[in-house]
Amino acid sequence: MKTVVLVGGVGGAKLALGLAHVLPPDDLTIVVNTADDTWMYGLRVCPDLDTIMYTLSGLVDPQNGWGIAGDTTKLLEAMRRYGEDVWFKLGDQDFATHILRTRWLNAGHRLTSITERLAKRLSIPQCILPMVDLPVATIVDTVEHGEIDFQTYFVRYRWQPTVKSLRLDGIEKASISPELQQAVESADCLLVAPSNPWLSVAPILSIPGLRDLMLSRPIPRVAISPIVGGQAIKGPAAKLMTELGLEVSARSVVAYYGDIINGFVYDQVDHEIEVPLVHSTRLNTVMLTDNDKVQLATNVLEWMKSWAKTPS
Ligand code: FO1
Repeated sequence: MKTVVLVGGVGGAKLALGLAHVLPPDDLTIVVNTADDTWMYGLRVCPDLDTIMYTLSGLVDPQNGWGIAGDTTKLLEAMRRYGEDVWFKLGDQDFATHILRTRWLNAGHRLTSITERLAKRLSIPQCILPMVDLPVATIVDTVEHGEIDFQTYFVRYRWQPTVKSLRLDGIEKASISPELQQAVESADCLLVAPSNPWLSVAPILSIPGLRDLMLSRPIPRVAISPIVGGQAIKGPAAKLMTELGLEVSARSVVAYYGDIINGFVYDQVDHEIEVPLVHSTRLNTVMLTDNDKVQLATNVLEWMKSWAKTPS
């Protein structure tokens, strides 16, 4: 089953790993949010792309879910000695990724081909696609600090500022890459990982033309809820929903995705929800172990196959 999955960082990487275990490599395309990307210490850092790459290559730090296991921070310590304010933690091995990416960007290569090259060199057989080639940046308008960039909100201020609104700088110039177009056109199903709908998935769905392209495909288009029992598995989703005036529930997530999805997976701890016009199922969506990741991927794929002929 040719599967395209839209992901953000850590939560998305868990599902991507589960899918990578059960699907042939050629059947999995992972489309990654790049609106968290930033310039840090003169280098282009793409946190969600790197989280996916490090997870699929087995390099990832299992504690954080991002960065490289056992990495040191000698370079940052040297920066600190020069008086730099090093609030964004980059490991010494992680720097290699950002140095090569920046060098290749400066040489005029597209982020899509750079990502392909990096993934190949880490022996990742699946296709990892940045959502776009051009820079798009999530800008968070906060009560306390006004407009700040995503990593300042997320890492520097530990997502504590109160969010008034979000906007995507550069989105109007963004376009669907030929690789993304081809992946969506040839997919047998489209999955939305249990990543933050507003911070991680919205940027992908905001690429001009992508919603229409997805809607044109008469195949299962399924989202997995990141809200379990009225709480976010990880990160600011629940806090953000409250600040945006939404009920913190799986139901709000379905409502947010609207007609982009025709199938919805929510957690077994939640009460049965009525989802008009949408196929829905309750599964264990909390991925604590590798077995949970494989089990969720297997169950979602099996469930989609059961109604793929009548996707509505
Ligand atoms: N998250 C943190 O909470 N603190 C950090 O210092 C930090 C550094 C970092 C460096 C590279 C990278 O790929 C990810 C990093 N992250 C860090 C995680 C990242 O900010 C978030 O996971 C995503 O942007 C949200 O999806």
